[in-house]
Amino acid sequence: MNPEEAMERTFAIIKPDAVERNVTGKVLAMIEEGGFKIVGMKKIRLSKCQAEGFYYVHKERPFFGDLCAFMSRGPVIALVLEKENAIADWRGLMGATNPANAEEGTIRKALGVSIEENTVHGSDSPESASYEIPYFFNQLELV
Ligand code: RTP
Ligand code: MG
Repeated sequence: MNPEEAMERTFAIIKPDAVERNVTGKVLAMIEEGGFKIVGMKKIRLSKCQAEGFYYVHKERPFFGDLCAFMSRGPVIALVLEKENAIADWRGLMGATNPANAEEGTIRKALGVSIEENTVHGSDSPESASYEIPYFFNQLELV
């Protein structure tokens, strides 16, 4: 297999809590130091409806309404990250959903505020990445 084929892509969001606190640069630095290539990046403000579509897998969860209100309350940075084993490695660099349980060295440990305002999103499987990447980016925007 050539090196190109070994590469994997995942989808990431720098959430509104981080954009509001002006720490997007810190998150991007941790991404680059973690060995990820940024192959797509845009700043966007989701409507409530767009947030609901993005997180539809959680529509029956008790936190769904709050989550979609949070994700649409201000701009986010949407990213496509590339690396070998990108999906699992990005989940590792993000840390546990609840920053209180996140390990040292993770983004959520360093910058997360609460179980909801946890600074970053990451695809949890290849299937999720295949839904989430084209939700935000077209082919021409991935370089
Ligand atoms: P994400 O999808 O954003 O990468 O986060 P995750 O996989 O670590 O967590 P998930 O279970 O998929 O939950 C999605 C997002 O919903 C918010 N949440 N709030 N109030 C709560 O109990 C609660 N639980 C989850 C968080 O913003 C979480 O990242
Ligand atoms: Mg998730």
